[in-house]
Amino acid sequence: MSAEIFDKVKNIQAEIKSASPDTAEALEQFRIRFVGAKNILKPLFGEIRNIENERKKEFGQLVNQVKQDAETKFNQLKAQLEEKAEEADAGQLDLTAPGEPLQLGARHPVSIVMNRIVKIFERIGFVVAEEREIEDDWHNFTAMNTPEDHPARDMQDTYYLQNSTSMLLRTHTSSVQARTMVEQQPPIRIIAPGRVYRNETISARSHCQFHQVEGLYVDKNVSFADLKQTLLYFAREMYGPDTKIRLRPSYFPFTEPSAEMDVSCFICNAEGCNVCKYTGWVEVLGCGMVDPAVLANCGIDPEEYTGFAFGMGIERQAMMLYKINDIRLLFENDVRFLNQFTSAY
Ligand code: 2U9
Repeated sequence: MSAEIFDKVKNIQAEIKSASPDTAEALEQFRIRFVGAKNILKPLFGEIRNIENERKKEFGQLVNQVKQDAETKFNQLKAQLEEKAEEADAGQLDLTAPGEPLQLGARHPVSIVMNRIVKIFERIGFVVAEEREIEDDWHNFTAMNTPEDHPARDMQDTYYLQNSTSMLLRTHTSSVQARTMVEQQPPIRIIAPGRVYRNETISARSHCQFHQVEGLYVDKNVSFADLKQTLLYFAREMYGPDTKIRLRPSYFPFTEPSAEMDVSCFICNAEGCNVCKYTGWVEVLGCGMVDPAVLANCGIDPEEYTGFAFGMGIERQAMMLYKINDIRLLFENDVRFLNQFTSAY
């Protein structure tokens, strides 16, 4: 009985030794038969109890040896086959094939327009100021002369943080300027680009998030004439050297007097088109002299200093410049849309 089972194990050992699988399929058959979870050696370990005592040890060692032989051979054959496959792949490499083009990203149209506006103001001494997007209502509203009962403060219009009546997503970048004024005395000449949030129904024309660039200049003797000349310079740089501007009276809580600026239509050269609705003019920004109350709120003496400020929405500008008819395209990040813009600025 013993001799028979010893022979059986030795036959398996011989079979393993002589096997030479040379394909992936043959190697898999080898694995299943000698190494896998249901290999033919496994039941032999159970046979040990039928072996006479004095040969048990010898039998155990033999079966273990054969098991190890199988695993070593399998690992060697596997490595050999993989090497062979790699060589075959390399042989198929077409070294003359053109390289895969690198996928280059493109700057987002909002960034392109924003950078361009920022650069125009940097050339005349404005410095970029950036701040947090989560603000308290003092910097966003109170400092900006927006009273407690102003509709902008309503939950309908402003996103408040959960369970908070005082922390909110900034509705304009004016809070950046409020913080600068609290921290430093004039002269202040800053430009505040950034993302803002308003609780608006999303449509082709409006979104709950957008970008602004706001500017602020506070010093002794800053006048409305300075504002006008600064904005004329901006309009000519932005829309072309022949651009004309006009200011219409308006109202904002933080400026007095306030105005909206139109520029002669840069799409049709003021001859009449869809963008200017055949008026020859397009509205591009709001502006005014900083309300003395705003200066005082932020610790600047309105008897000594005056200032002007302006603000514009970037998506609106980008939509006009690139003829984009739906603001949602600017937030979807579809690469087929984004790849159409090249950053010349
Ligand atoms: C301080 C004082 C005053 C910033 C200003 C506007 C007028 C304005 C709108 C343009 C389109 C917002 O993006 S929009 O909806 N902005 O019309 N913004 S004056 O006035 C300031 C800013 C800071 C300390």
